[in-house]
Amino acid sequence: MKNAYLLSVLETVKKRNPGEPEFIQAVTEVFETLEPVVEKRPDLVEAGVFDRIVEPERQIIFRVPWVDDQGKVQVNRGFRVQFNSAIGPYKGGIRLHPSVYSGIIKFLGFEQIFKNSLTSLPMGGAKGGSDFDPKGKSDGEVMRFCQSFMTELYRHVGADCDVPAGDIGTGAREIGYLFGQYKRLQNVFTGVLTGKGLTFGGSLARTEATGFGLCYFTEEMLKANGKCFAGKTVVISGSGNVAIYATKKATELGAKVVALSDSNGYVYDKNGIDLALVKQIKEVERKRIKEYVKTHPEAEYHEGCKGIWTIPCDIALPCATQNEIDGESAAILAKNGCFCVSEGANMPSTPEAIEVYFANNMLYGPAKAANAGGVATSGLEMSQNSQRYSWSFEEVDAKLHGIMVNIFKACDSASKEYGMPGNYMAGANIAGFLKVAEAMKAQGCV
Ligand code: NDP
Ligand code: 2IT
Repeated sequence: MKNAYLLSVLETVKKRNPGEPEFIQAVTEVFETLEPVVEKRPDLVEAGVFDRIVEPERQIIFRVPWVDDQGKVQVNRGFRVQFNSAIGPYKGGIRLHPSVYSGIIKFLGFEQIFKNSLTSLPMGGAKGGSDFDPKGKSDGEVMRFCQSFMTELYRHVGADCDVPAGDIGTGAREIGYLFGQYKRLQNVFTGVLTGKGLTFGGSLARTEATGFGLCYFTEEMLKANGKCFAGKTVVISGSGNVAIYATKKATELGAKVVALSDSNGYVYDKNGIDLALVKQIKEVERKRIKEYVKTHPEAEYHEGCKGIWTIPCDIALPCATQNEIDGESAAILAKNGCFCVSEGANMPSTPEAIEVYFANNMLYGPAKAANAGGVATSGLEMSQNSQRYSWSFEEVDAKLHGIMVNIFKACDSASKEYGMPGNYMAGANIAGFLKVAEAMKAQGCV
């Protein structure tokens, strides 16, 4: 990055957010691609949009005490970062994972601003979470944690103010407990969370949305470059919500998904992953992916997550967590003939990995665009809740598909307009930024 103004804003971000490398990484990536915007739009510099957009509007950090099954008091730390409300109420998921601290929540909240803007729906950016680990906890413990978490959070959120949802460690079970406690405390039945159960205001296709949306975006990107999923070998990391439904859609589009993983290791099934079994292991039994080989002895299980990127494939869809593909793994993917990486997870590629993609002319679908289908369908859930109505699976799925096609078009045209054709990362950052920036400028210095 050469622009002196952007460099000075980035310096301030580094000083204000010490010890938060993930947040600095996310801001740096966005700023690097916004250099041509700074040159073309001095009015946005004048309005202080760049200085303002990197500072969250509000950050809430709170104690989450709860009692475990042994009667012992446990204490976790809760976060909600309300990053930007220029184009709509704050919106973004809640991550429950031991690695959560303010740097993780801030990077995710910052990314969410641009992602939500790309969906074309009126949603601002936010993220929340806790260092609570749902793994190995009983349903009762998870419920008591969620109730305690919401007992503080309820005063900061609301259907027209801030609408949380799922993310790592937060699925239908957790959203149900959080919703129940919010309703009890506020005595209102509103769409304060998305990803709700279908019996209490959830949208059909929200469960599938991130994985399906990832494949819709990727298929569009492939098509624009004379390629498609059909007949291709695909490696997908993770085996949670995003990975499972990406596997389902990629398979429906004619690809063969040969690997999935969790934080312990990965399975390689050259015949194609048996998704019904994975759903049973992960969604029903909440067990480890290594269980897979017990009933599929022809498949291989390897300890450690990184090795999954050494499996030869045409298309890689990282759907686990941040920085899971480093420069070394990216180089192995490229050497093995992988021509497309499209991101279901948030910021799964390190800056070095992204350099490798571009150096090898690989198609790169950046997270902000490629995984926006989840939050887009959350936006559709909010619309249905406001209308007190619900749409069929087919209606929601068709809307999701249309949104993902439009997101690809927006990335493609911004990349061309700003002189970086084919760089969908730059296109996503620029297109996502411009809408929010115009709104921030119009609303004055707030
Ligand atoms: P889940 O909790 O359902 O699944 C997460 C998966 O990733 C699990 O297989 C988990 O393995 C693995 N994983 C998590 N942390 C790590 C880690 N540190 N190292 C290796 N593997 C890890 O979460 P989701 O599927 O919802 O989320 C996956 C990614 O997609 C995240 O980056 C999330 O931010 C992003 N995303 C999610 C959306 C959604 O709607 N849910 C929307 C857009 C993006 P294990 O079980 O061993 O922890
Ligand atoms: O990262 C994300 O976009 C999500 N976890 C989904 C957020 C949402 O509000 O549906």
